[in-house]
Amino acid sequence: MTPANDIGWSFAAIADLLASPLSDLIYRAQRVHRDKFDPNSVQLSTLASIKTGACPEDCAYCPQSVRFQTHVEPEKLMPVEEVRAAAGRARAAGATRFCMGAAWRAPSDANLERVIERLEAVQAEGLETCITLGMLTARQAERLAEAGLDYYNHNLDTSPAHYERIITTRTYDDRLETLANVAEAGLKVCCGGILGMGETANERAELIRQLATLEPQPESVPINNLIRVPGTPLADAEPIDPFDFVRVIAVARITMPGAYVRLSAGRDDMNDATQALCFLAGANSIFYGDSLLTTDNPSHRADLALLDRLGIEPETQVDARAKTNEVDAHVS
Ligand code: SAM
Ligand code: DTB
Ligand code: SF4
Repeated sequence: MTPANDIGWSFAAIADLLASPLSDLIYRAQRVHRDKFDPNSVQLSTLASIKTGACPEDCAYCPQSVRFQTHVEPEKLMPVEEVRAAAGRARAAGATRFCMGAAWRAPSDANLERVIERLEAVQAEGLETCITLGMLTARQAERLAEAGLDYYNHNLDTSPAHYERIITTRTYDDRLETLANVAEAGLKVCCGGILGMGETANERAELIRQLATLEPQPESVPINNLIRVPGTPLADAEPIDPFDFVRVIAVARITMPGAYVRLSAGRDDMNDATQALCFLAGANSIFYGDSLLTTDNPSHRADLALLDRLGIEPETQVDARAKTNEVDAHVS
């Protein structure tokens, strides 16, 4: 067994884990998973793009950057009633969380207030809430906490070394600062990354080390498989070996035992067996709904059928609340 050291997970320990035989890794991930979670339950989050495209940033993976010619047609902020209707449909289909994404570098204070109107509409539908709007100041994070937001999503995306090959318009430290502001405000942190962007195994290990040493550790960790969108600089990136993808899920589970590890973007190109391996490796959340922000996701019917074949139940709001109370009791 590879130990964590006294101050948390070292790079060497994580790199060793990542290179260990798949069977050993899945066995260890299963033990950690079963200690904290029901292994036959998966949380369902539905995404909505509330402001689409025309983003000034240059994230090489993203179809919403204004710098790349992609299929994305820019759209202004989605009207409150449309957001409410989408949240209602997500709840009726069985999702417990509704995540709103906006293609901004950072929201203005005026836009943040407009997003809060949409947040209130989702809350009124009785769903947990998550939003992702780009960088936030400390004051903006506090404003979202006052408004009752549950989670803020802001990804580290990759390791610091690889990051510089992917994004030039904001730094890794900018991301860490937003994450600190979010945690300081008392919001739950949703933070993960993207695999299949040409990173090395060591760079994957370093991404996991960065995530696992955030204080506190993120409550939600989305692991995305790059969707290679035509027109983006990464359209022809070499896909990651599916077993290597599963390995990263297992290492995320082992190093962040209390987190929901989400098998995120990229499932539409992933076969059922690989997805099943990801659940065995400790993934316990998915994006659920026929689309992500601007790209396709498996249909909700296909997902319910797959979960049913695996004997996995969608997590209910009641399960989620019980889990949160357990964690709060442990922390206080
Ligand atoms: N603009 C905000 C930001 O960047 O923080 C929020 C929206 S942004 C689209 C949210 C996340 O989606 C990114 O951090 C990235 O991890 C993920 N993402 C974007 N394009 C992707 C792609 N083609 N494949 C996989 N994940 C992607
Ligand atoms: C995350 O880690 N993945 C989601 C969510 N957080 C916002 C976004 C995936 C986007 C995939 C590409 C698209 O649909 O535009
Ligand atoms: Fe803009 Fe976010 Fe896409 Fe980067 S990932 S280009 S910040 S929408």
